[in-house]
Amino acid sequence: MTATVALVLRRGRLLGSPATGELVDIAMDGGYITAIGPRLAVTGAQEIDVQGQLVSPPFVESHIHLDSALTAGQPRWNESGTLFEGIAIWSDRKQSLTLADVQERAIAALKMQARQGVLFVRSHADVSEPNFTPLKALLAVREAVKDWITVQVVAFPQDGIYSSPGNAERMEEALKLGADAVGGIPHYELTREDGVKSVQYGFDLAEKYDRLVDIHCDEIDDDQSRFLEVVAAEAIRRNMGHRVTASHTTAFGSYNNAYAFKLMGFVKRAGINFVANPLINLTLQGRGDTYPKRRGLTRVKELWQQGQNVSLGSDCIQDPWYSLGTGNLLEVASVAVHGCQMTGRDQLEACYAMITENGARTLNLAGNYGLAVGQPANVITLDTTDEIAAIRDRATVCTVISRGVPLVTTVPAQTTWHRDPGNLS
Ligand code: 17E
Ligand code: FE2
Repeated sequence: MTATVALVLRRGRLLGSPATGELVDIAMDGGYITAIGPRLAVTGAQEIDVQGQLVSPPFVESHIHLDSALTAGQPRWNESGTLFEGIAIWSDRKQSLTLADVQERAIAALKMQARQGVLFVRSHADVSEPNFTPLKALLAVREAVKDWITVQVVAFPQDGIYSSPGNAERMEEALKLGADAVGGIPHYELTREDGVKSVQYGFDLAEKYDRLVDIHCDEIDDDQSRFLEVVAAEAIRRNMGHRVTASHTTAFGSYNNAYAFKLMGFVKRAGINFVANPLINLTLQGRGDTYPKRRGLTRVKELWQQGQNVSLGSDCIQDPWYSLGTGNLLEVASVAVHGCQMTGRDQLEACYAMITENGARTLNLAGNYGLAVGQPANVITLDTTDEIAAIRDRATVCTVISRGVPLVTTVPAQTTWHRDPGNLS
């Protein structure tokens, strides 16, 4: 008698297996993966034949701002394309936020991502707003969606912690309300000293409330913006590197090599995570340059080469900083390949890891991620053969299984030739 489980995915090509390798079945029951192997002798209450599609763990969105998602053009468009005009526009749009407004847009954005294979998301919530509307809304969303997508919320002080009175206390209040991580924006504090203090304060709060740290760090072309060293130093002293993320760090691309090489050693000692957001920073940065014009990205390839955990984020879906974006992480990986010149075969594969397993490390999902027996049954299938082809084709994510249950299915576009392609001339 063969065992019966809730769901069996039949004939998938396991990520990382050779093109000639055998297809595998994945059995899932009670929300967990119970078996993986060729022609499993189990019966599923539901069975899905994926006919040789690539089977992958889900994508991980390691950096997004769900509170501002889908507000592009409100109340006006960002014409300069700079970070600072984006902050000013958002500051105006913030005046009319309601809980329902934020929640509806956040859930719409999460659905855009989920149907494209994303099942884990870290979102920043702007806490530089008097009523905590973004934070309260995103905490409610985190709860409302938890059966199909995992959301982490970072308390993010968009306008700076020491730029106006009460903001520091608001950071602590945000953690009491339930934020998963402490944020920061040291390069936008009024002075260098305030920036340093803001990072140290963030770490103090993270220790006090046992939370993660994810700081918007040095998102500017200024080669004198040097807060990454402060983040690394605090992580080293407090021995909490794996719980710490430096997001953006675009100034790292502008530092002189003497300083950058020294800093590389410090971040290695610290063991911190990095998140690059290539779509956004390729467009926001370099706006003050003529030519040569900087790319405005952090040193993704070099960080990866020294074994640092680097993941990639969308940052924006149609908001004051970036009017495009659909939350497609294969597009993000593709743009990283170009912007960071990650074109070698192992580098291309690394870019796929940056939207999957590396993102899981950034989010500290330890033990709750990956295609292995005993792991939660979160699985996606793509109409492609391997991770490089997935990035090249921006492959369609066809099946998304969340917590052992099918969540959403997409049929790839179909093309029909009406004349013989050989005779089209
Ligand atoms: N806020 C910020 O400081 N930087 C960004 N890239 C976005 C919001 C999207
Ligand atoms: Fe960001």
